[in-house]
Amino acid sequence: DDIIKEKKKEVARLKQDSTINTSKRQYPVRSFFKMARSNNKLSIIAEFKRASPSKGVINADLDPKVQASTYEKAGASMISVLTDTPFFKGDMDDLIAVRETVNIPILNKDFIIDPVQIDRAYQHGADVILLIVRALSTEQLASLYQHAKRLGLEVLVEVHDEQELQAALDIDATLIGINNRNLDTFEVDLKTTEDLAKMLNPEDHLIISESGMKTTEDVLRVKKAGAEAILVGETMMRSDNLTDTFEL
Ligand code: IGP
Repeated sequence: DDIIKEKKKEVARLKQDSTINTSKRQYPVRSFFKMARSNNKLSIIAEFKRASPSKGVINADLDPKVQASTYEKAGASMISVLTDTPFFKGDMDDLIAVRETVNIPILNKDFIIDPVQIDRAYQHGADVILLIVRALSTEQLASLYQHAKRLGLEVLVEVHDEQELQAALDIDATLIGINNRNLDTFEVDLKTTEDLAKMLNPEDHLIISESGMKTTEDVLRVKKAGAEAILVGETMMRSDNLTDTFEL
């Protein structure tokens, strides 16, 4: 993958970066899991996403502080911040800006392949990190998961098919992200959530349906399938009235 190639270069740079130090975190770690379980509604994870490989530029010049506070006021339970630069035009400064602005948990969205990226996320105030099963070997997935847990972070484990879901279950993941978008073809199908949610026991797992939701109908469909939370990027980045984006 092109993305993994870029990430390997980034990791090599980060490993030389002596400013990365987990003892420098200034913020408490917030639990998305507790937050989502304590409200009896569908939780919304709103994403700050300037651009993407499938959509090109979405809204590149939005101010992360302004957007984050809008998300928080609109009732989001967590904010996802894309920190990848080559493909998504984000960076760690976006996450830092969001952390300075809101009190809800923050998910660091990136392609994590090395513990140094988790240390950086932790240092700058992220509460949850993303691990994409498809991008990792079994051993990497298990060791990165443990690394994040040791720091006290929660881990959103992203899957797209049955085999990947099994890998997430094998490491005892609690937060399961079902990505409706196929990362190879960029095709979106909400049926992915319907198919995979069936295999999970909602008492043991918190299901987060990710990607491709545009309408209230879409949201109600994944909710019915068993999603307790949704992760929405593009629709939120383009919406000019976030409170009314979805009528739930
Ligand atoms: C958001 P959308 O279609 O609402 O903009 O999707 C989010 O799910 C998507 O950005 C995403 C993603 C990822 C991005 C899901 N998994 C992994 C980067 C890496």
